[in-house]
Amino acid sequence: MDKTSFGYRAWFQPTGSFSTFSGGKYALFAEEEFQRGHVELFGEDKKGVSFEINKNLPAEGFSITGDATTAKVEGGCESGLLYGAYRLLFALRRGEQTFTINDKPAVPLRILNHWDNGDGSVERGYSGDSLFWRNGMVGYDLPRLRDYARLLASVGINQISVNNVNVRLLTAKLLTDEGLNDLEKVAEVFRPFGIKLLISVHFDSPVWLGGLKTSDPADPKVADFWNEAAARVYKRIPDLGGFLVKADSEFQSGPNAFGHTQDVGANVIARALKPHGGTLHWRCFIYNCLQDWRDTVTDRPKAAYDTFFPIDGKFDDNVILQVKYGPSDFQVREPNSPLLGAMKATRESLEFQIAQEYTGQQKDMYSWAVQWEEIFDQPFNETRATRDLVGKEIEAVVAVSNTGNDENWCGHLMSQSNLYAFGRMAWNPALTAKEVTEEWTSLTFGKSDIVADGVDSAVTKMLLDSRHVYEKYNAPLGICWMVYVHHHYGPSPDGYEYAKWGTYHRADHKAIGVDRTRKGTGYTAQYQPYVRDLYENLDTCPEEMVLYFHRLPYDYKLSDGRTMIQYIYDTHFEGVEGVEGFIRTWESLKSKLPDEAYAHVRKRLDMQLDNAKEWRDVINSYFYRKSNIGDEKGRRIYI
Ligand code: GCV
Repeated sequence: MDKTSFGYRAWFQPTGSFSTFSGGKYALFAEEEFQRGHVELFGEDKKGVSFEINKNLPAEGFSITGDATTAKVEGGCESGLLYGAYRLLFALRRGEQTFTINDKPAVPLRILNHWDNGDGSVERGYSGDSLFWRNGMVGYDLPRLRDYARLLASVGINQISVNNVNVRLLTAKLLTDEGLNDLEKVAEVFRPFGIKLLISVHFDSPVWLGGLKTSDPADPKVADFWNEAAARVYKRIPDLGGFLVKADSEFQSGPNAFGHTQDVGANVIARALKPHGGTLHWRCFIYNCLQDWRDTVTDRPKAAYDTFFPIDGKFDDNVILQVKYGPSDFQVREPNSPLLGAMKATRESLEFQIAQEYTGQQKDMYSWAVQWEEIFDQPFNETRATRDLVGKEIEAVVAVSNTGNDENWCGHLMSQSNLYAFGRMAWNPALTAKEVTEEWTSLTFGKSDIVADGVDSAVTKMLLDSRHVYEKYNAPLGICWMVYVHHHYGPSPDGYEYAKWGTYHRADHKAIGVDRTRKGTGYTAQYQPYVRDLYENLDTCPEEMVLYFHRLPYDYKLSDGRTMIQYIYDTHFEGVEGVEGFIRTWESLKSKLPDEAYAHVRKRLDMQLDNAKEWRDVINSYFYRKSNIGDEKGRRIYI
């Protein structure tokens, strides 16, 4: 691999040899990190920068004072120093000359989940194979893994899980001495960068690894198993963050299989972690994945709240419930989960997905930052937006990683912006998509004010438009799930319609959508009253997700006077035009871009254009065939 290539360097990835972390001397480490980055970015001309711990600063916080020749970085702790070093590099790269920067994270835990399997594959991975696993065991390229740790630390990520939540036997073995021999080494790589590891564990580990006949959490032998497993792990990795569990979900076993509620299963593992200071991250992605499509009463979006809300307060204090942002599954448009902020006596985290499972699989350009800002903006009640809960009731922000061993880390060069944005917005949810995107483009391509070529602002605009362009050619108005079953790329409007996954839009010749108001499935009743009423009332329901909540006829009039069917046709034509616009912009930048970056993105844009056309034609034909209402503008629809 050519480690000096544009994509490999990411936003400021230093290259070259790595001087070993000298135990405990974090100021030195932070300084070395700074110098490395400085040499990479600006050459050998070293800056007179000093690094000092200042216990008066908040944990992980830092301050930077001085100017571009003699700056001082102070950190509230070792990680704070390191974050300050990276932030100073960012500021220098962006041409800033004097500094009075004070910053601290708003959210204590900023976590990446890797869905990496023991065989080296990555579930929903679109950037090559795992950075952690090969041929059934932990396996990595050490310099590269260090560069990865640096990449994550540079944007403030402080915990990572290294194996898929769908745990199979190979990765379940991380709880054994054999598995820990390897994992211990991974922890050593990430430790100097202030990043702790988490392990995804299988609920049936007592049977798989402990030779027990049951995993029933009420069985004392099962509790013993977890106690011993936790003690073994913490002996080898004393600063492990804890365990992550997907239970009773998509064919993974859990407490429900033994007749218990979720708290019973979670607490037995949490109690094993407790003496070691570990946290149990317990996922709330629970629903019936074997639903009969004829059943119109069960409504999958209700499942997480119905499962967890009644047991609020029953979880031990080292359990954090990990809630996906939406009640469906990382869709392009869905309302926020009503579970977020609802549980007053239970700790919670918010789960995003950086991997573009339903959002173009790193072939299509898609800015998650724009969607995350919209998610943070969604109301929790009449006075608070979701953003206001983050760092308070919601104490961790988690995301499924989009990284792999592809040379550019993220499959699509533009998808690096999502990894960068995740770190920055998890650190500070008040940052806008525009701010973090501008940061990434100027760090990656150079700041226009300095290089005066306009690449960063042109790319920022492309990225900021990309979420809405993608949404335009996708499933309309929050309807969700019109994708191919299983692999989730490309349009298949009825793909999930007669399947068991509980995801139905129920389109007929007159109307589409599920009535989720209290007159329908009752899903809206799970929200705070203000939000419930907002979504129930057609006059106040945000139009872009009106079909998530309501069943509407094709001739329903939207606020701009257009019928719904006409809106669908218009947006699907516009979506393709949007991608054509991206191609024109990118071509106009050709002479200003590194050849490799130009060619790479140009190729992806061609794939995206094919995809957008396919979506446009399939969706428009589907709705024309259902409704028998033509396009007012007479454009080509395939009948
Ligand atoms: C790890 C979706 C994905 C699955 C994933 C699951 C989850 O259903 O398609 O691949 O499994 O979410 O979040 O657990």
